[in-house]
Amino acid sequence: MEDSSDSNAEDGALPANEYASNTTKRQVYLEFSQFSPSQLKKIEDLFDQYDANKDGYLCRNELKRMMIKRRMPWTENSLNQLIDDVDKDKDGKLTFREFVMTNRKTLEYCQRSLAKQEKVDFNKVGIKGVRDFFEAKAKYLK
Ligand SMILES: [Ca+2]
Ligand SMILES: [Ca+2]
Repeated sequence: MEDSSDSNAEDGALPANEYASNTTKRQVYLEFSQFSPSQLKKIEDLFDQYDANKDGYLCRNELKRMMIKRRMPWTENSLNQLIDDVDKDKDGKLTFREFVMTNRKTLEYCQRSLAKQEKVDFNKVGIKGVRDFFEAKAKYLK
């Protein structure tokens, strides 16, 4: 705890760093408009879940644990590449914003491969899958 004698915070105000991180998250929600708020909420939950030491960053080991837990294909190289690609401030760990960028890249990658398909099987992918398919087509095959 900080020394309370020099604290002039108003009652009920959030601690400065918590306020900052909430503001940043709100900005991220506005910035990545290709995700719906509920998708972003899921990404945020994922981020919090794997931020094991709760420092507000996903470091390399935390990311690695997520890849393994979620059975995502990865190699040491692809992990480095992933971090390199989005780690704008080059501190070797990902903020929530940087983490959303990795999700956007994955989303784009999936949409691009989806757009390359001839057709999708409604019985397999359902109505949402078909809609995603046509959205991907519209986006990448103009
Ligand atoms: Ca962490
Ligand atoms: Ca970073």
